[in-house]
Amino acid sequence: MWKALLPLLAALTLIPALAMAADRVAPPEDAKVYFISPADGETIEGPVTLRMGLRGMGVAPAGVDVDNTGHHHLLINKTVADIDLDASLPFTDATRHFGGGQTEASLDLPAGTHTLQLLFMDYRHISFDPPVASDVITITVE
Ligand SMILES: [Cu+2]
Repeated sequence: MWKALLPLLAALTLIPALAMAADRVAPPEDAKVYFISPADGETIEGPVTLRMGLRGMGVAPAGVDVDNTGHHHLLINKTVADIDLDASLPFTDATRHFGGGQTEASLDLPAGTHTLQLLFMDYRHISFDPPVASDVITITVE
């Protein structure tokens, strides 16, 4: 008897995962995230001063569910194409969260050339659909 229930149980456990995957929220049409600093092509000595700009939406701390808000994320040497947009963004050195609602930060990056991209995501660290992402910029740290 219990064996007959297994496929049903398996199907039921899949439902929440599917619901989550489909649960990306549309951003306002004019939503835009962009770098105020650094500038594309900039060469920087020492810590990088990151200033993140946002239009058409508001910044709220992670976990705070208010319509048309979210928090900033920085992708370092990765782009949106490398991210599973249906999942919560992992917390790594290459995928940084500013869950306190920060719009500025100081980054210590190793010397060399790096690409940066901003990805604005919702209170669950899940992307909007379509994603609210900045241009990819390239900087050189000396
Ligand atoms: Cu986050």
